[in-house]
Parts: sequence; C-alpha cells; structure tokens
Amino acid sequence: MTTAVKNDRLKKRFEKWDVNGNGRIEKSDYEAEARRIIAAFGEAAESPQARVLTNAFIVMFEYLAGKAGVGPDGSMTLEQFTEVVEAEVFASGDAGFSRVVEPTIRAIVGLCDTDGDGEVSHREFGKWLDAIGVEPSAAKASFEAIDTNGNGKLTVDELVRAVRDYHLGKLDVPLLGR
Ligand SMILES: [Ca+2]
Ligand SMILES: [Ca+2]
Ligand SMILES: [Ca+2]
Repeated sequence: MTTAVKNDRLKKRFEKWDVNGNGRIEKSDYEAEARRIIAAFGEAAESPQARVLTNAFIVMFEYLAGKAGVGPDGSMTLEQFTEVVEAEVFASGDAGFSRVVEPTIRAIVGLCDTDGDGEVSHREFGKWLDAIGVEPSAAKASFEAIDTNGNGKLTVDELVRAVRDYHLGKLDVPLLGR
C-alpha cells in the first residue's frame, strides 16, 4: 500500500515537473517550476528570495541528474527519475530527504515568512496553501498535522518531514502541490 502510494505520488510529481510535457525531466522543467512557485507567491522574479528558490531547484536537479548518470544538463525519464529518487531520497532516510529537499523547503519558507522569524505562522501557511492551490478549509488541520511539537509555528524541519511523510503516503498534505 505504502509503496503504491509512494510510486503514484512520484509519478504525479514527475508529470507536474515535466512542465514542457516531453516525457523527460530536465533542468528547464525545474526552472519553470521555480518560476511558477515564485509567481504564485506574488514574488518579484528577481528578488533575493526568488533567486534562492530558483537556485535550490537547480541544485536539486543537478544533484539527482548527476546521481542518475545523465549529467547536469541531461534529462531523466520517469524510470530514471523514480529510481534515483528512490535511491537518493527514500532509501537514505531522513538524511537523504534533508539533503535533497531541505534547501527547496527552506527557500519556500523564505517566500512566505513575511515576519522574518524563519518559521511559518498560521497566516503565512495560508499564503503557502494558496500559492499551491490547496483549499483554505484544509489549512487548519494541515497545519496541526505538520506542527508536530504543537507550538503554533512550522519550522523547516517540520516541513521537510511533512513532505517526506506525504511521499511515503503517511500524510495527506501536498506541500509542493498535487
Ligand atoms: Ca520535460
Ligand atoms: Ca514567520
Ligand atoms: Ca512547531
């Protein structure tokens, strides 16, 4: 069950990130996804926070493409993408997930952290869900599910764990979009 959910979510992730729809994931797809998120947050394309996010997506792509053996300017098929994410992200546990996903999550926190405390409040989280097109009615329950220490703020670590749990089929909050 968990494996099926995981594969299904990875396939959806692949399809979503294959922005130009050519059946392969390449750097331009990641750059396009970064631009989409930046625009959805209403952020200026050249702001420092926007550049941090774009960089995080490029670094994530280059890391996975390197491990997949296609090189930083290569492209990955669904099979290569699934294999490399399985090996580098899921099989290496929290460390793998943090290494690959954390810079991107941190960059998104940078886009919605309007009070600049490095964490995500209820209000800031609303902005996040709005940007990825999740129903505002789901915000409170999602926030509470992610806020594992219950202090009313979401840290980068709590958010990274939530993305991991979503892809493991243990949590139903699609922080990077469905
Ligand atoms: Ca593509
Ligand atoms: Ca904040
Ligand atoms: Ca917390």
